[in-house]
Amino acid sequence: SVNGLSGLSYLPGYFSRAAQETLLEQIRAVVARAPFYRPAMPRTGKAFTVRMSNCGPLGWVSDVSGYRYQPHHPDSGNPWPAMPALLTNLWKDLAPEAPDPEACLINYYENTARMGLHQDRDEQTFEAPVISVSLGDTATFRVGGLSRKDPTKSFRLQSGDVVVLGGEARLAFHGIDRVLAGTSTLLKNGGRINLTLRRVTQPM
Ligand code: MD3
Ligand code: FE
Repeated sequence: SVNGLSGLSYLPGYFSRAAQETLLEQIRAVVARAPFYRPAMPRTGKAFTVRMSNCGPLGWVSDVSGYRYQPHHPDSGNPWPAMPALLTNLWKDLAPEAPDPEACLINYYENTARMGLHQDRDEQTFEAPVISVSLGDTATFRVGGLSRKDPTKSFRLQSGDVVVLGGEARLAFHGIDRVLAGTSTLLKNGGRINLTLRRVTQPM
């Protein structure tokens, strides 16, 4: 457990290099149809340093009016591309009891990008886990507790690593402190991609 929270499982090296390359090809095909955009913070409109896209029936977006899930790309208005089978298979493997995933948020970090400490609470249900896949350069990420003031622990997420955030860990504060340039050869131009698979709506 991390900070006494159950439900965080860290699966280093879940994807082989060959599987990472296959997954990356599938993500490239998604991003060709749903290009990375730069989200903005609610109220202030300040730009994120992370660029984002999505696949699956719903995608997470942020702009000056708030955070939400929606079925279309914020710039083009096109529906998000389907989720690649490798990702739906990953969900079935690691969350066999959970209803099908509805959103895969694709975060792209250039080497100076960061993600501040936050909770993932824009979903209508927290019963299903969030499943994270890291590709490319290693990142230092931080996980705390259910209060922003709780102590945090740092971990390194490497290319091919998977993290399952279920149970109490589902609502833990977390963030990405930095990306360590030159730590992976997977992405030609460096940087890091993180995929997070989520259930958004309450199943019937
Ligand atoms: C979820 N992404 O997209 S994923 C996000 O690496 C996000 O891009 C980060 O936070 C990234 O919302 C982290 C891994 C992660 C770690 C701890 C969590 C996801 C978590 C704790 C609770 C819920
Ligand atoms: Fe998050």
